[in-house]
Amino acid sequence: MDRDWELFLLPYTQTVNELKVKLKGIRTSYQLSKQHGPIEFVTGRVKPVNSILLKSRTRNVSLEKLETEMEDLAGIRIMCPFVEDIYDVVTLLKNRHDFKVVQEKDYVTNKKNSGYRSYHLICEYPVQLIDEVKYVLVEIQIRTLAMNFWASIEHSLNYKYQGEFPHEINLRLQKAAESAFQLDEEMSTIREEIKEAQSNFRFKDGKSSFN
Ligand code: 0O2
Repeated sequence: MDRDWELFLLPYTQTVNELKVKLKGIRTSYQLSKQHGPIEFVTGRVKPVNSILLKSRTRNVSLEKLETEMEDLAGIRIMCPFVEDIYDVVTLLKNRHDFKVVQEKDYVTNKKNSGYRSYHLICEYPVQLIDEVKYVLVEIQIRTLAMNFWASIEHSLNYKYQGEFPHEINLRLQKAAESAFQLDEEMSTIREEIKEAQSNFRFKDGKSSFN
């Protein structure tokens, strides 16, 4: 099938850009109101064409049905300081009026066999094009910094080993996933103290840190 990929992916690019602006806006609003914010940082990407083609082959998704069957052509990631913040972000996103959550997958409570943890929302986002509104699917992944650390490393190793991890590495990755989760649990127990320290650090003398 001869497809103009740049044109096909344009609504997805616009969706990712718009959502990044909106979600970063939430983060800034929390900072300015000097409240603990549940969002540490936000990233986004449009799935690269080679990954789309690979996934469509491995999942048996016909290229004609990409728009409805490949939910992560547009992808947003929200990193949270604490596990509790993930659920606050989920509630916040479900209450918004500018898009609709159509599916959710809680891999935080129900981790995947690989050890992967994250909360996924599949949303339907109305994107205004020249003369029409197009409803595109976007996958929003919400995770802690520790979950993100693990997932990033595992993802690059996965790329290297093409999904066929040696047994030893598989075991180590599962162990590392548990350690990351224990770290999250440990941090949650001292959440209140950390929240207080962070707000002093960020707003001391009205100066911002790296954020
Ligand atoms: P990429 O390169 O990140 O785009 P399903 O049919 O619902 O079971 P599906 O459609 O793969 O399966 O959805 P799922 O399982 O919710 O995963 C979607 C995305 O979550 C993946 O996209 C990854 O980004 C992330 N993810 C899921 N499982 C893992 C995992 O074990 N390790 C890591 N690092 N990430 C994971 P893609 O297209 O696989 O990859």
